[in-house]
Amino acid sequence: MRPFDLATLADAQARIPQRPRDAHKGLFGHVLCIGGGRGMGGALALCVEAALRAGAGRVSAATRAEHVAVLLARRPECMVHAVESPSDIAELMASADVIAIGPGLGRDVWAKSLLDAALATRRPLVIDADALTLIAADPRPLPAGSVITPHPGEAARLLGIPTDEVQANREDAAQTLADRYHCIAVLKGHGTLVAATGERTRMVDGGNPGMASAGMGDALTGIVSALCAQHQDAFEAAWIGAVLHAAAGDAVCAMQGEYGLLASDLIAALPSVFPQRM
Ligand code: NPW
Ligand code: AMP
Ligand code: MG
Repeated sequence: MRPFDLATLADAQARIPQRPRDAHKGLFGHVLCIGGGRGMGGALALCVEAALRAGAGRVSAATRAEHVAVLLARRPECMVHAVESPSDIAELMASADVIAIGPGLGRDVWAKSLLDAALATRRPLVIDADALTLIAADPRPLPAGSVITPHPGEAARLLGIPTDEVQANREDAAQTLADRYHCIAVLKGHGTLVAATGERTRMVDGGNPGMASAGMGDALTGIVSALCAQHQDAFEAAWIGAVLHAAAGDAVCAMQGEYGLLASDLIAALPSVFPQRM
């Protein structure tokens, strides 16, 4: 068994700086969230909302035209762009500090073209969901400072092994993902692991089975992206984000129990798990 360090909520909170009195939104980064293919606009909405609740200075979204009105109605704080082809958002992609790609993206030609364009920007990416499945089918170098957030099924595709092999040795799987894809790997599930080449793996101390529900991973993508936009160190941003996600899930569970825990509930609880300073 490989060594790892447990990462607690207190560890994460200690690494989150107080906002300066004269802070402005430009200090906290611009996250661009790309996703929301046919029938899956909700995944992108959750990612966007989580990025906003995790303190990103600005959040933009690029999605299919059919999702634009609903996204704007749900979160007017987000700048929402309809995208038919990647050229529609070329400038936006080049100017974002971090690009989150994958939640509800789908795996069709539209999805592939957006993933190719995001990879070509060489901006740091947070890659999840269908974008991971597309990369597993056609592996390519990831931009420096990128984070991948696979669940065990996605990790199995990326490693070309069965899911139960991933689960039988999660620490090795997380490290192999990080080394093979030259990125920070967040292997989700009970005892989420965060690995990077040359770093001691962190295991998230927190989370509960109520979080085994649709959209939880899409929220994590938004949180990690917002923290990457605010922190210099992507490894630290990834483990802090994973800890805050679990802690927000635990905070909701403590109030209402494990059943019926929604990703939207977790996102609403996020501000309460950030350090509270006067
Ligand atoms: P099984 O079923 O147990 O045999 P997919 P997805 C496995 C979007 N969403 N431990 C599982 O295995 C996402 O963002 C949209 C072990 C199955 O084979 C994506 O874009 C929502 N195995 C898209 O849907 C809300 C595990 O992986 C496979 C595992 C597809 O994403 C929902 C499933 O993986 C959703 O987020 C675990 N912990 N977890 C919306 N509201 O718009 C999964 N597996 O085929 O990549 O499907 O994760 O649902
Ligand atoms: P996804 O499968 O992409 O929606 O991601 C699910 C999210 O919920 C990940 O962040 C998981 O770590 C978390 N999660 C799911 N089930 C559990 C569990 N039993 N214990 C702790 N966290 C979980
Ligand atoms: Mg997911």
